[in-house]
Amino acid sequence: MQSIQVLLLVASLATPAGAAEIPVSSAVSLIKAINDVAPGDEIVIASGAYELDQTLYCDIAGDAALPITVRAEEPGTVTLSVDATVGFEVSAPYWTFQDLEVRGACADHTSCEHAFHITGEADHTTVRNCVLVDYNAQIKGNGDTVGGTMTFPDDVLIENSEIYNTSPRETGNPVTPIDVVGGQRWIVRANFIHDHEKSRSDRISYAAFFKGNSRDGIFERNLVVCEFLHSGGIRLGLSFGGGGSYPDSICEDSNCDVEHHDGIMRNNIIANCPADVGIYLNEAENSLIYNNTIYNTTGIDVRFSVSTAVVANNILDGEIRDRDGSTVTSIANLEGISLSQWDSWFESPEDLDFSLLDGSQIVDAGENFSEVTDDFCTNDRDDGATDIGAVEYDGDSTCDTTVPYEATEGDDHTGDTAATDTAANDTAATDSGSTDTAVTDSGSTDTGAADCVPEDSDPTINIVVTCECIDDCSTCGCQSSAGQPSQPPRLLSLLTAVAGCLLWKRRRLVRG
Ligand SMILES: [Ca+2]
Ligand SMILES: [Ca+2]
Repeated sequence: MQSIQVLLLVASLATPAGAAEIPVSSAVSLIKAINDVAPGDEIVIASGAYELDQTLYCDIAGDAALPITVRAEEPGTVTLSVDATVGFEVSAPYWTFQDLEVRGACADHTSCEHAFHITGEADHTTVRNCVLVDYNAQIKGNGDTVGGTMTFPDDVLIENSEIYNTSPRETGNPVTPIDVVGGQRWIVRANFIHDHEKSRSDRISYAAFFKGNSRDGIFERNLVVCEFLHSGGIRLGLSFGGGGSYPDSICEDSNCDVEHHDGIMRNNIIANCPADVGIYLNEAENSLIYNNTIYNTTGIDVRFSVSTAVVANNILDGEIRDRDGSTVTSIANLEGISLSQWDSWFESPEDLDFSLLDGSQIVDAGENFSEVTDDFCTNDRDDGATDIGAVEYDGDSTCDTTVPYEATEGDDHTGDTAATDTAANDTAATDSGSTDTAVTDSGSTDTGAADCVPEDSDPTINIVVTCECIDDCSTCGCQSSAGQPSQPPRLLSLLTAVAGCLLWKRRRLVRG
């Protein structure tokens, strides 16, 4: 009797009052569980492969004390194949999604947009230990009108997830695995993002960006490999600003003059983006770009007069460029590193192995900053003098840079298979980015300008679907933002706009 009481006590401590663990083992029961969920509930999906042909609407609010969780019974054993534009439509706060593999399963690439569409009041959404495959923008964040007010999700955390596409996306829609417009304090941490080619229209894609007058975003400890399983297109790495935002109504405070404020990128490894830059700052105010290792890209671009950045302790083979009136403070970077230097300093950069061979230029050669306290592998930078790049070689531990850090910690991070197949990235790595030729700059110059569908056009949000170009193509702005000097000739721009509008209109009609 006494032991039963103890058990009951333990059970009541483990589960908040009113909260329940809801086991599901079919697509139908998963849909029902999400529709009927209560704050504090934990929906636990039994191991297996599930096929869904509809979006899951997560519109019931949790709170800080009673978050709502959707997770696999065992990490790495649940796959959701979704034949719908969006997998999870999250519009209410405090949802956590964990240990799930979500795969786009649409007949054509344009139809599978997002694994997670995080919008409106979806503050404190967390996506953790997930594998998100074959979408145009696996994670999409943006505003929605709630009670008459444009509302953006804040405090979103995306971590320890692998996000990639098995093949180039055959679409003219924007392709960027983490595509965030507006919102504050988003953290994208320790993810493995790779293979995000957009193969139609302008062919420009990013691994991830925050834009749309967003603030206080952090990218840290991510492994970004633009070309890992396949190569081609113009694939950029991480960005504040992306290709810009249009029209103003999609940005926070209905103003896209600044794309991102006060963002930090630190301790990321960005590799094999030979056609363009590893880091791109477009109208990004007060950015801190610290301790990134950027291999086989054309470097770092900071563009337009509103952009101000401190770029410090990075190692890269391209250059750090202040373009179009931007202000860059460059401190203790190693730039223009040649292939032979990479190879003499590190074990095997082309295999993403940045184990140190010769640290004479790297160890203790950086500047100390309060924003950088640890490294790619969470080793504290505690020897008093910061090293350059994403890894601190202070002898406290070894850091395997060939995989995202958490994946080596014994969790069941599914999808790790790709990371262990080093053969897959050999082709891309053999082309050293340091001397890349004609395509240098092309992507970042033309970004966002090529098709009529605005950068943020997203069939899942009404505000952009109602773009005037459906009725009046002359107003369908294709430029990423006003005042960019790289606008195409007016006639060409107009023709492109008309063609894009017709295509888009057709897609809309087809989609119904
Ligand atoms: Ca040191
Ligand atoms: Ca240490």
